[in-house]
Amino acid sequence: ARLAADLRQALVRDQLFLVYQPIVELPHGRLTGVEALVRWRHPEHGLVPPGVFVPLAERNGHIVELGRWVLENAVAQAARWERELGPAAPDKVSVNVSARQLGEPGFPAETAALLSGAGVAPSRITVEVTETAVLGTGTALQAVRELAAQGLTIALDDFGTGQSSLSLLVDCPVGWLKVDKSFVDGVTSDSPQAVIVDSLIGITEGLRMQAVAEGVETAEQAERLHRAGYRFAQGYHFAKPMHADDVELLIAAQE
Ligand code: G
Ligand code: G
Ligand code: MN
Ligand code: NA
Repeated sequence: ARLAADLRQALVRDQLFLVYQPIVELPHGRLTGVEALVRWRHPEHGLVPPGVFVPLAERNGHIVELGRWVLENAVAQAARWERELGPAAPDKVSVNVSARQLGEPGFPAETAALLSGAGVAPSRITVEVTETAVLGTGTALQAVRELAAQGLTIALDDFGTGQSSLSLLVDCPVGWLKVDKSFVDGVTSDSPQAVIVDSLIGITEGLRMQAVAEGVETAEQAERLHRAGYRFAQGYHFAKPMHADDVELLIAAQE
């Protein structure tokens, strides 16, 4: 309960920051985009993991304000990269959007205003949503459609682990399928997970979506995914979430 109350302070006292995890192209691992991930440096408890405070914020309603902070800061960073790096800037910056945020009336319009104010093209921002969030309310599905119509990319995050429904891929303008780590973990063995990872490529190609393999931790997995037809991946094997400055160093090193 203390932590929940402290979250309000975190927002006004500058205790939150963003890190960015590279999304890379296979097989070489060149950075193509980044996913923004929020971190909270608590004055007494140190770093509190988002796996703890994001669900907390979902429950007490602070998630809407927290989500707005994340989106504003990620968009500002995208604008800075574009200005400073030009064509070397990450193609896309992905932002996680929670169910509550997505269902908030006015979210698509607010996002459009934020992007135009920052001078960032909608095509440079990806909104990561979970299946469960989109299926939650009609408002959420409508919001996703509006964001896609504005030109943002929609990514289905943790794909395959939520209230999965393939009809979501029919009803919802999905650009990226982010194949959950739990499937990627099994890709180098003779497992049901490996069969699913392989089959999803056919679906994404047929529906003109991109598949992104999440949580890639070994060279063996990366190679196996590439052979299965995956062009994009994310995971500790390539890069951990890092500060914006380190993203710039990484880009400079691969130029
Ligand atoms: O970064 P990490 O693996 O610790 O994230 C743990 C969980 O927190 C993941 O499910 C991730 O999607 C979620 N998360 C991280 N940053 C954000 C954010 O900015 N907004 C929302 N809604 N969830 C986030
Ligand atoms: O739910 P979502 O996919 O947004 O969560 C992303 C989180 O997964 C990030 O916070 C990041 O810390 C974590 N992550 C990214 N790559 C790896 C990986 O290779 N291994 C593990 N264990 N976690 C990862
Ligand atoms: Mn994500
Ligand atoms: Na994910």
